[in-house]
Amino acid sequence: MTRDLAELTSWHSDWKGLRVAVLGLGVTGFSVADTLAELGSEVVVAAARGSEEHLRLLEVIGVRYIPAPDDRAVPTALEDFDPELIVVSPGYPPSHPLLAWAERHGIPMWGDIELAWRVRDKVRAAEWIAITGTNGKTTTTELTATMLVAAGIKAAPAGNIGIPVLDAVRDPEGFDVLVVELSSHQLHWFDRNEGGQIAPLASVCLNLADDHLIWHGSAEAYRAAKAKVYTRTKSACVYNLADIATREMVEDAEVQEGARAIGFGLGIPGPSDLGIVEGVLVDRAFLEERRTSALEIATLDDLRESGLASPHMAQNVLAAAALARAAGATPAQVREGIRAFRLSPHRTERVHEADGVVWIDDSKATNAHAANSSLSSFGSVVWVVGGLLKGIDIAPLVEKHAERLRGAVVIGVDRAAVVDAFARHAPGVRLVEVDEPQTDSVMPAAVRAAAALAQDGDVVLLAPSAASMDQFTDYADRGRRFAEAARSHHEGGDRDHDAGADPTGRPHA
Ligand code: UMA
Repeated sequence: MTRDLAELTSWHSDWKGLRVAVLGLGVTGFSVADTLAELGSEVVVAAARGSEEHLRLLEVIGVRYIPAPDDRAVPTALEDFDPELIVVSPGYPPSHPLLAWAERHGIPMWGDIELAWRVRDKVRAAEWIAITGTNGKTTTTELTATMLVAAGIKAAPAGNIGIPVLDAVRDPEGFDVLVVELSSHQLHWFDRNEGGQIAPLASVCLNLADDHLIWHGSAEAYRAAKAKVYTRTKSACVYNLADIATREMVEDAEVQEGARAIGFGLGIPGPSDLGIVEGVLVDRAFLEERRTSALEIATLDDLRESGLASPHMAQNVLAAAALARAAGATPAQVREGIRAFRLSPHRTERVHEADGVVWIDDSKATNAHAANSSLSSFGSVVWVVGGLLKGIDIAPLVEKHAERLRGAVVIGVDRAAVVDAFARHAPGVRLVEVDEPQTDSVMPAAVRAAAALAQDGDVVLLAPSAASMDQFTDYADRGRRFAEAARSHHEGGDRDHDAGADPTGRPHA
């Protein structure tokens, strides 16, 4: 008997015996398998790999694991299982052979977020605030949650930030509001099925620039995925006044009756916007007399104290303030949230200073848009750049910032493309290529090269504009190793190498 999946819209629906194949055994795949096992479904997990811990936990919850290497035929065990539904982890690209197989056989596919929406009433159904954008998602998600908590609202961040939404949904006490960070991968799966119709209270796409082009196949597909964040929004569609693409997304979105468009920007706000007037962040959206007045939210001094004063951070604060206001926080509570907030590590984090040179870890800058914001914040920079470029053309970034670059240190597997961009657009900038094959040696070599290039008053900026998985576990690992190498270099261990060009790198100019 085939089930009507459109009817499965509640934790209390009948999920028993439903044959579900979960693709992926990272944090998402495990949370999906665990949820469905609890609901009584018949579950298998198919994945190319899984940590020992996750494999052990699958045994504990009684879920079968089917090894499914990415480059081989669909495993017979999966075909024999004959799933009625597939729930896909966000890391699987749409072109993956397992997804093509599911498509061919007409097997419905959901993302984990759709499942989480359907079962969100396990304890009590929280309102959702949906946050996406090329950059600033995680900070804005954390900021919004902090503001809501300051307002006495039981709120939690979840999603791409690292906490599967299904884990938040199954919290024993439940939440009033979930602040859900959504990647384009997660949004890709939205709105493909009846019944899983996610309807956030408020939503935002913070900005749009090219990223994840290989995964999505094109810039248009990436944009289309991001635009879905606004669909069925109930109260406030928040957009970036400086990014026309986000306003167009709101204009084209199918939202609910009564939902308003709220702009945010660094200038003086119009009615229905949040902005800045003479050093004060103000709200001209969430008050009756918005034609004639504005509410003070916080000052730029408040932002400075919380490390949020750079232009792109101020934009994140304004977006978060709009979302928190939409969910009921007062201006005073929003300000309290800003004051309580501290930036997470690896986001323009000052990690070291020596010989008049400041070392900044912005390992979180994994794409050109983020690296651009980062580079724009500093005067004279030695730029540590490179990694997995994910199909992004780095040349415009090199061209735009050539003037401010004292030098550049190129790391990662896609070095050739970066070196080529410098040769074409910034031939005068001194360049050192780090071709260390060992993870342990990459950052020490990069730091030696950067220290040799930097002069008094410069910033050495790790803003790679690339993903980290070619040489590091993740962006946090990359940032930590950079900071450690910078500190130990100046503690003496590495100083012998300082004279002249770096011995482990290839100087270019
Ligand atoms: N797998 C395969 N083959 C593939 C892809 C995945 O076998 O081609 C399997 C493997 O078992 C692997 C597992 O899937 O172990 C990994 O699944 P996943 O890549 O979906 O990662 P998760 O651990 O489930 O984490 C995901 C997000 N990861 C990605 O989107 C790549 C996490 O975002 C997110 O925090 C988490 O869900 C909870 O929602 C990370 C990320 O890098 C931080 N996101 C990208 C970004 O922000 O740019 C999109």
